[in-house]
Amino acid sequence: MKKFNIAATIFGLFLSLSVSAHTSLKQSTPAQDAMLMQSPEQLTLTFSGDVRLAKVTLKDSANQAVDFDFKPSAAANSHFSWDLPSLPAGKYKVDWVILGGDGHKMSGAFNFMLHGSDAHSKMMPEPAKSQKNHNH
Ligand SMILES: [Cu+2]
Repeated sequence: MKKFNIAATIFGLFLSLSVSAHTSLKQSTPAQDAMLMQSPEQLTLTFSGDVRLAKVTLKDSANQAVDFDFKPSAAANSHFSWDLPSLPAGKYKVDWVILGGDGHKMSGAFNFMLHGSDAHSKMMPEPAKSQKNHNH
């Protein structure tokens, strides 16, 4: 049992070190796995430290990129935002690539879903369910 505790402590220490050494995505809008009823007006990314953005893409479920005038950032910053065009209902994926303060290249992705007025009538023939009953 003692041996296990030491191993767990070392593993926990290693985890916290590796987390603090790297910058990560702290917050975004839309949030990860968000279910929206209206097209989001902005895409924002907030990182845990200053980063330079190498690439950000927004793609729909057909893997078509949505153009939101992304340009790689020359200056390091921790918060970025872009105005979005009006999006049709569907599933979306945001992919990002950053260069962190320590020079490490990192990437990540998150999804969100946009429900339109007709999205549920296509998916569910029965009367629209309330948002609380969503389980996808
Ligand atoms: Cu739904």
